[in-house]
Amino acid sequence: MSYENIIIRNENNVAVINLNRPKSLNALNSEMVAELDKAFGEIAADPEVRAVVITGEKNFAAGADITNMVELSPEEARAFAFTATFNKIADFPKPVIAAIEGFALGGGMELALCCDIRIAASGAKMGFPEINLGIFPGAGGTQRLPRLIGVSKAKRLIFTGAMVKGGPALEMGLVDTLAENPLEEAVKLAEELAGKAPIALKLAKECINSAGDVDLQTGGKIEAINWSGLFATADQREGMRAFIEKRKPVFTGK
Ligand code: DAK
Repeated sequence: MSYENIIIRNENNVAVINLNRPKSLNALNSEMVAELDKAFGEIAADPEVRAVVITGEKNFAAGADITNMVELSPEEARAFAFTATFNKIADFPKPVIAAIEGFALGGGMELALCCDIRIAASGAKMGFPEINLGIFPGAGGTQRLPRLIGVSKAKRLIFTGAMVKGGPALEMGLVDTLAENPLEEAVKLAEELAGKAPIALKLAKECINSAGDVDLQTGGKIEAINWSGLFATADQREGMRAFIEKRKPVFTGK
């Protein structure tokens, strides 16, 4: 399908999604989020795509579109349609990498938090300025941020609304890597991941995502079920046989 607020390019088994509302610094409006939702649905069903990069030219996203929110009633705010899409991205069965340049603020940074890995430019400006609008992050930020960087650092960022650049963001664990060209770096990594065994990646992600939510014993059980299940896949046989036969494995996702 064609999109108006995002641009998608598929190459080498990687889908690159460009947020594309440059005039408003890629502020996320409901149309853009609906398109993201559709795009992730299509990518999930496309076996050719094995990894995803989300980015925005010049800016990642300066938050949810404030003009969409200013007059919401509490009921309408409750129904604000980001959470399901963001959860879909966080639980997406293929790796998702955020390539961040410029502003990644509020809902924009919450979107980046849903990605598996964040690669940022040193000049990127990231934060949660919602407090300055009389609200706080409501698209998973109060839950994902402390899990990622720790409770007190998360409180400081959310309470102050301060923006941090790449260096401090890396130091506090808000991003994983700095790169001169985050998109190039993200695509390189995505292409590498696209060559790995897709089912093993998917199940590893499921296990790791559950680690923040369940106790160690339960997590161990989830791991054991997922790990042993891999021995029903052709890719497990292929990976191990390739090692023994001293050749490169070719994973088919079966
Ligand atoms: N919404 C709408 N328009 C925005 C925008 C935003 N978030 N950010 C920027 N723009 C627009 C500006 O209004 C301006 O438009 P024009 O005046 O040219 O028409 C244009 O983009 C360029 O921005 P500036 O002229 O302001 O550019 P500057 O370089 O001077 O400043 C800035 C850049 C990023 C510092 C500034 O634009 C700014 O402070 N923007 C707002 C950042 C912000 O507060 N973000 C958080 C928004 S609240 C939920 C789901 C989602 C959310 C919450 C709950 N649920 C599911 C429950 C999310 C909430 C948020 O993200």
